[in-house]
Amino acid sequence: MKYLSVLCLFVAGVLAKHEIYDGHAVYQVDVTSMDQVKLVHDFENDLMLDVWSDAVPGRPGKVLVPKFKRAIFENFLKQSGVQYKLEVENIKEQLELEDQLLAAAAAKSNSTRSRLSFDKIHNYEEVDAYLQELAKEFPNVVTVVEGGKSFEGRSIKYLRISTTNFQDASKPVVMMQSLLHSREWVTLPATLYAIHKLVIDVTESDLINNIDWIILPVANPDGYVHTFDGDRFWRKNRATGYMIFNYCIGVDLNRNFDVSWGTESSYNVCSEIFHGRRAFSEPESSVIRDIIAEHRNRMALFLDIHSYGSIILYGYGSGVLPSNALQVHLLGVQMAQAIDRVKWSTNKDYIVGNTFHAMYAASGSASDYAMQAAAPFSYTYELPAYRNDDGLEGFLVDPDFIEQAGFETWEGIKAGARAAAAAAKELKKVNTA
Ligand code: 0X9
Ligand code: ZN
Repeated sequence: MKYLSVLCLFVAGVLAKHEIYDGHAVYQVDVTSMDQVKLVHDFENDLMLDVWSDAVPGRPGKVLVPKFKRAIFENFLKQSGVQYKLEVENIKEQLELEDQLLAAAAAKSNSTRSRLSFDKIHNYEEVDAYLQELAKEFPNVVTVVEGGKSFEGRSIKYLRISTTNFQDASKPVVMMQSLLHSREWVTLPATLYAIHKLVIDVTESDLINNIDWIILPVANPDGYVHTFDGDRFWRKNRATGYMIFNYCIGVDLNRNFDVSWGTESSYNVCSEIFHGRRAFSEPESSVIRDIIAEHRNRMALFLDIHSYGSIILYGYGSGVLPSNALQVHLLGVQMAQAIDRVKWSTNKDYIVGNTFHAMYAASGSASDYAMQAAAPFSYTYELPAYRNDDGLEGFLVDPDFIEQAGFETWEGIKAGARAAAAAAKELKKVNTA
């Protein structure tokens, strides 16, 4: 009897878990012009909706709309002549489905502390322990570094992977990170897969012999923990003190970097794109800034892995192009093609473009900052987070896709790393010994 009530409580707990999203709908929005892009973007912002992916002509956007905002949202779209479709009536059902699928996958998983598998999404503690295990097991190539602590005091760890302990000044550095936006779970297998192929299952030794790597798998630990504990769609960090009674909390870390800070983001703490008190007001973005500064002279490529949409974006988010825009675009296309060659046919081809021109204006992003401060090649990847239109929506992860997400993204990363390393030598960014 006792066990039965414990079980009931557990089931009730699991079911109550996604209560905050009960009745939230997901809409697909189809725009046909750049005017409509801006119109929809601005309205979604004003209504403080949670935009999952922005609509651009030819690529429908998706947006999460609470029950009480549905009528006003639909009216606006109708009046503006924007086509839309109700995709999911109640996202809570899909959240429960994701839980079930991931729990079933975890039950069969062969993951261990020192070998994280690609059949489930690992939580913060698992990744944190794994990074330390690797450094212990492979001391000649792996160093674990604590870059600092998150707002809530969690350790922000990253790996340095190098055959020469970062001492060889002629080697270019490639840096990548995932989970700056905590709900973008599918991005974690991309960095874990890269670590796996650089340390454990090395089949292409040029990548490790010629390049030094910095990999930061959980760039936003507090947000990530919160997506397991209470709010699966949490995007920002968990900074408090911005509003009376902390009615709204959290800074969008991808608007908190010192590049056109505050120009294309929100002053409103309640917004998903709130930029914080000032550039680098947040410990998480400051840690990334410091890593970039430390390796500024040798950084050839910076990759910030996000989801979703199958897009590779480059700066600047203001629409201003870097002076090497042509090469940046070309290298972006090479990465996209490398992924497309092995992607699942049910997913779309990648597109490549400047953030502003291909998507929307955005200031203060990590990849723009890296480009301005250090890396001649810097990109935001938006991975595909779904298998096909019948699968789970948006940020929800189908466990069947986890290994493929890691594998296909690694193809893009490799292509980018090799091309950026070659360009760095040519640019004499690093010494050609
Ligand atoms: O809006 C963002 O922060 C990124 N998209 S996401 O859906 N993952 O939130 C795109 C940022 C790209 N911005 C620049 N590189 N400027
Ligand atoms: Zn993101």
